[in-house]
Amino acid sequence: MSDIQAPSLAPLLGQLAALLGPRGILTDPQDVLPHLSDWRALYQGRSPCVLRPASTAELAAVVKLCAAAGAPLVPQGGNTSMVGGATPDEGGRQLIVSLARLNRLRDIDPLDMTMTAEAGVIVKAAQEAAAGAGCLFPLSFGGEGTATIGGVLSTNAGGNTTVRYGNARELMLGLEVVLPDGQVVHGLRRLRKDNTGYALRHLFVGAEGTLGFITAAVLRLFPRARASEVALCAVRDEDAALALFRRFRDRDETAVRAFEYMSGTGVGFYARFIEGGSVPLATPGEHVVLVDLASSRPSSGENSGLRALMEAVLEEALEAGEVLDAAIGESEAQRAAIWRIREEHPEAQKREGASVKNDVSVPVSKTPELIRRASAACRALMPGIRPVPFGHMGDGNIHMNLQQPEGMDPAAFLARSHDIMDTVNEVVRDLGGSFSAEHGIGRLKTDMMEAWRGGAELDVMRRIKAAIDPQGIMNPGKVLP
Ligand code: 2HG
Ligand code: ZN
Repeated sequence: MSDIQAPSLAPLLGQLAALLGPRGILTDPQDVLPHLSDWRALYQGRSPCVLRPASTAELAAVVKLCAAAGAPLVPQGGNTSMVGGATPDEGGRQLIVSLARLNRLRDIDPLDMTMTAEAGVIVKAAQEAAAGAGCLFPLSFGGEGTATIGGVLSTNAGGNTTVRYGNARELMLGLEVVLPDGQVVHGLRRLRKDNTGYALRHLFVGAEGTLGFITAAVLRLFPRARASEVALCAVRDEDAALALFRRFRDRDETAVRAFEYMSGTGVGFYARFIEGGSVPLATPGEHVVLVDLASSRPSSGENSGLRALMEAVLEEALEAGEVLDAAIGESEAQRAAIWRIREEHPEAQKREGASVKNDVSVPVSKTPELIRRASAACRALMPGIRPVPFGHMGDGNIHMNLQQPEGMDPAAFLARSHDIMDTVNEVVRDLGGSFSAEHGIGRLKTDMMEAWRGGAELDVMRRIKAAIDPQGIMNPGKVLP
């Protein structure tokens, strides 16, 4: 590790240590290590330190010092990126900046229905704080116990409730940002209407830390759910899954909180690998759907009519032959157990061996075709490959994941990752979709940007990057090729 602390970095590290104090900088390789790789273990970077500023002012001072020295910075929240977005490169000269100590909830207002949270607040803590104030912060996904507000905004995270509440971007009203020259944008306005020139706040959402550091945000809150119903359904095929979504939406669009598709293969992995993982369907079959309905109307008797809605739609769909079998959760515990089947999909897939992820989207109407065509194309590419499509069908966002053939060497399978991704993406492109729906670009997908966003779009992105970060010190090697 001796070459990591290249001589030219030593004076800067000394200045940073003096500025931040002992709690504000980690340099012991053992302490730095967990920050060097990503959740999927795709990358193993190097860095001399993790900087841990405790306030926006401290971070601004850090950025000024680093900008003067031309030192590249890698923002890190909960480090749950699926595309290596928060991992330093192997050069050993990129400094990691953890936002973990900026973890105050500055304000929560149940009348304005807003919460002002710093970047390091864990998503689950934000949900709990909102609930404590009688409100709902709706962003929800598997990594919510680790991911942070800064991270979900920087990546414009989606998750399980996008169909009802939108992506992280739609939940954001205002931002505080430290720019790459150390200036601070004080934009923590909690306004529903604010047409005052370019909506700068939206530039930083989804920029994956390439334009500056989001340090705090004003987030939208919603009325809390007072009633909910969750069902797990075995459906005839992909078209039947989509038809079921339509039935619910046509009856009461506001009731659908999540509509998730799973393959029988993925549900099988869950039952096999996840401790206590039982599936409340006699024969889950090839295609499974999770429907989550919620209402902020108080329950009266049964509940706010949600149970009646759930039963009526499922009955119709059973009669139409779309739904083959269904189980409705009868208690909070049963509802959570159904959700667990969906939530544990990434973990179950990991345990089964190597897999290639394709976080893609198409128009909602095309999701059945996407699943069928991409599965067939991958099977033609590699006999024995196991498609494990799952995810947010109601948003047109399917995780079109592929599991290695049984018995194949995982490394040999992963060596074909690009062929597999290209095969899926060819179908996605044909259906008018996107090669990255919610996980972003990070480091993994920069080489796809030219083909998908080349021309005017990439040109404008590059000019924005050059204007805001002319030295290119913010999260280099991410997003832009
Ligand atoms: C989810 O929906 C995440 O659980 C992860 O977006 C998807 O593991 C994946 O491919
Ligand atoms: Zn997802």
